[in-house]
Amino acid sequence: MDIKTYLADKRAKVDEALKRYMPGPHGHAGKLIEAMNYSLFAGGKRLRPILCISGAEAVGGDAEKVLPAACALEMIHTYSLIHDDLPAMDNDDLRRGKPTSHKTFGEAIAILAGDGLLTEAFAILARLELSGTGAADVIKKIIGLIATASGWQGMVGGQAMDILSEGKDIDSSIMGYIHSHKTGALITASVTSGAILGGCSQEHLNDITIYGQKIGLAFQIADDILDIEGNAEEMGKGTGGDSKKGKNTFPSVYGLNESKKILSESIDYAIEALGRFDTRADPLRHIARYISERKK
Ligand code: GRG
Repeated sequence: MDIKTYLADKRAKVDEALKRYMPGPHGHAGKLIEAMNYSLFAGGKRLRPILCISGAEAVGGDAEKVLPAACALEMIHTYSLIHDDLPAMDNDDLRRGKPTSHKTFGEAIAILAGDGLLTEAFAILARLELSGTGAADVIKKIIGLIATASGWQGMVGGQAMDILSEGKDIDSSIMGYIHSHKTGALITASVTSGAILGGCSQEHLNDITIYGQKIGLAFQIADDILDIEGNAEEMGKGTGGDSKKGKNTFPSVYGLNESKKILSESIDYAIEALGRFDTRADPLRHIARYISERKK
C-alpha cells in the first residue's frame, strides 16, 4: 500500500467531517467560532483522527462510523496546541504555518477557542449513540478513556510536569512521565478508541494499547529531533525553541544518537505488538514507520 495516498485520503475525509461539525461564524459567538475554525483548519496532519479510523479498520470496524469520534479527537488536540502556544506556556508565534491563535485573536479569545473545542469534542462524543456509532456502554467506555487521556491523568498532567521541570535537570523516569502523558496519552487513546468502536476483543485491545504507547513515544522523540534537525519552513513552526527554553527533551537527556536508537526501537516494538493482526492492520504498521520518517 502507498501510505502517503492512504493518509491524504483519510485526511480529506476527516476535514470534510470536521466541516460538517463546525458551523461558520454566526451570531454573537461569531468571533469565537472564527477562532475555533482558524486553528482547526490551519493544516494539521490529522494523525490522531487517522489513528482512530485505522484502529477501527484494523479490527474490521467501519471507518465512516468512527468519524465523529475521530473529529472529537482532533478538536481536543487542536485545543491543546492553542493553549500550549499561549504566552503563559510556550509563547509561540507560529503554528501550522500560521500566526498562533493568540497572535491573531488575542489571548482571551485564544483561551476560549481552546475551551470551546475541548467541550465541543465531548458534546460530539456524548451524541455518538444517536449517530448509530455504537452501543451506549461502548460509547461510555470511550468517553471515559478519552477524558482520562486528555485530563490530569494524561495530557494535562504531562504538560504541567513539562512546564514545572523547565530549566531543571530531570531523571529518565520524569522524562518518561512527561512524554507518555503529554503526547502519548492522546495518541494511545486515539487508536484504542477506534479499535473499541470497531468491536475489538480484549486481546487485540491489549496489543493495540502497546502499539499506541510505543508510537506515542516515537512521535515525541521524532518531534524533539525535528526541533534540532528539521526545516522550520517545512514544519510550519519555529525550530530550536526547545533548547532556548531550557526544555528537557530526549536529545538533551539521552543525546541525539541514543534518541535516534530509542526512536527506531520503539517503532519496531510497535509493529511487533501487531503480530496477531492481519493485513487490515497494515495502515497502522505503515503509520508507525511514517512517524519515524516524518519531516513535519
Ligand atoms: C496545553 C493541556 C495542554 C497540553 C499541551 C500536545 C501538547 C500538550 C503540547 C504540544 C507541544 C508539542 C510541540 C509536543 C510535541 C508533540 C506534538 C503534540 C506535536 C504537535 O502535534 P502534531 O505534529 O501537530 O500532530 P499537527 O499540527 O500536525 O496536528
